[in-house]
Amino acid sequence: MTQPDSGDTIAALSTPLGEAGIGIVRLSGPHAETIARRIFRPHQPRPKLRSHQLYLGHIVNSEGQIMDEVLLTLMRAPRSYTRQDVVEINCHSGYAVLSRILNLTLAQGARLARPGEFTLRAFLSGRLDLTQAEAVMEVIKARTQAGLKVAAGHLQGGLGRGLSQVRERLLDLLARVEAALDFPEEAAELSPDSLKEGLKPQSQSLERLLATYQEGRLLREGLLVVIAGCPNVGKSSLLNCLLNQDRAIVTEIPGTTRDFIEETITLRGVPVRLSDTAGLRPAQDRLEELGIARTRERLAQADLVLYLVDGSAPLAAEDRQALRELAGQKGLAVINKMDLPLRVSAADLQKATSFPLVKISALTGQGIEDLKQGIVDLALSGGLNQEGEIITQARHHQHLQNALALLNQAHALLGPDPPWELVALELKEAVQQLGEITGEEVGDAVLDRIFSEFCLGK
Ligand SMILES: Nc1nc2c(ncn2[C@@H]2O[C@H](COP(=O)(O)OP(=O)(O)OP(=O)(O)O)[C@@H](O)[C@H]2O)c(=O)[nH]1
Ligand SMILES: [Mg+2]
Repeated sequence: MTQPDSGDTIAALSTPLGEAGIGIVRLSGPHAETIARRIFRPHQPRPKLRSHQLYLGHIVNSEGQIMDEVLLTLMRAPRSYTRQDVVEINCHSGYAVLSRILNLTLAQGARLARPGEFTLRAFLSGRLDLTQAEAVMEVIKARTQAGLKVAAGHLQGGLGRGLSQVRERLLDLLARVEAALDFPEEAAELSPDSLKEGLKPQSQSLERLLATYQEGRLLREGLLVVIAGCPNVGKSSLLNCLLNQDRAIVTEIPGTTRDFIEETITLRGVPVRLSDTAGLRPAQDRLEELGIARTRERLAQADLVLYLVDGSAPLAAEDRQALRELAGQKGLAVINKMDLPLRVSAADLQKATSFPLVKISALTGQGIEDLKQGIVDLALSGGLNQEGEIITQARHHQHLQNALALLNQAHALLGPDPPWELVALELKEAVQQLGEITGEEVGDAVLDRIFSEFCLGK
C-alpha cells in the first residue's frame, strides 16, 4: 500500500498562505478533537465540544500565550467531509498566524496532510466516488461558468451514477454468461441475440459519453488559439483587440514580437488561450530564429490557428508556403486591415487554403464579433451543448474507449455457438475499465497520481 495511513490525524491550511480576512486550518482523524482541545480555549469554558457548533475562543501555545482569536468547529464522524472527526479553525489569515497555528497542531501530534489527502479520505471512506473526488478539483479550477456547471454536476455524482448503472447491467449480463458456463444445461437458454440486445444500450451509453469529450476537454483545458502570419500583418494588434487591453507591443517595425505571448479569454462561455507569435519570415538574426522556432512549436500544439494576412498588400509567397504547411489543421484565414483599401485577392487566398475567410480590422474592431463567433463555431461546431453528462478528463476518456472496444469485441464473438468463455472475459474486462473510472476497482498508483494533483488542504 502506498496510500498513507488513514489512522493518522492530518492537518493542513485549507486557504492560501497569505493576507486575507480569514484563513482556515483543518484537521481530520481520530485525534482531531484532542489536538484542538490542547490549543483552543473557548471564551466560555466547556467540558465538552458539541459537534457542528461554532465556538469563539483563543488559540494558545504551550506557554499559554494567545496566538489569535478564532472560531472553531468540530464535525464528529461520520458527519464530516472525510467521515472522520474534522476540526476547522477559522483564524485571521496572515503568514505568521497561519503557520503558527498549523505548527501548534503538528506539535500536538498531527501530521502535515499531503495534497488532496482530505478528499482521498472522503473517497476511501465511501463518501465520494472517484469521479466526485476528481470533480472537487474541477470545481476549484473551473475558469468559466459553463466549466463550473459541468464540474458541479460531476460533484453531485451524476457521471459516477450513470457509469455505475452501466457497470451493474454488464455485471448482470456477465452473471448470465457465467451461469451458462457453470451449468451447461442452462446454456441453451442463453441466446447470442438476447445478449447482443442486452449489450446494445450499454454500448450506446458509452458512445454518447465519449462523444462529449472534445467539448469537455475544451471546458477544462481551454482552446489553444494561435495567431500566426508574416511580420507586421497585425497579429499583436489582434491579440490586444480580443483582450481589450494593450498587452503586446505593436509597432510598424516588422519583427516586433520575438517571443510568444499567451493570455486567456472567454468566448461565448469557452475558455480560450490566445497566443500571439513572432512573424513568420526567413530569420534575420539568432533571436528571431529562436522566436520563429517557438511559433512553429505553438502552431503544432494549436487547436485552432488564426492565420492573419495584411489585406492592404497582395498575398506573399511566404503566406502561401505557411498556409500549405498548415493544411492539416483547423483554422481561419483572417484578412486584417480591412479599414485600408483592399489589395489582397480573396480568391487567391481561398486557393491557398481551405480555411474559411474572415475580414477584420484589428485597429477599428470591425469584424471582430464575427471572428469570435467563427472561432467558437469551428471549435465546437456551433456552441456548447450543456445538456446531459459531459466527460472532461483524459483518464475517463481512455477507460471509456477501452470499455467500448471490449464490448464491441464481445459483440463480435456472438455468432452462432459463441465461445462463451471469451465473451465472459471481454465483459469482465469492460466492467473493470468502468470500475477504474468510478473507483470501484482502482489501484493505489492511480489514486496517488490523481490526488497528487490536488491542492494542499483539500
Ligand atoms: N490600418 C491598420 N493598421 C493596422 C491594423 N492592424 C495592425 N495595424 C498596424 O500594423 C502595424 C503592425 O502591427 P502589429 O500588431 O505590431 O503586427 P504584428 O503582426 O504583431 O507584427 P510582428 O510582431 O512584427 O510580427 C502597426 O503599425 C499597427 O498599428 C489594422 O487593422 N488596420
Ligand atoms: Mg507582433
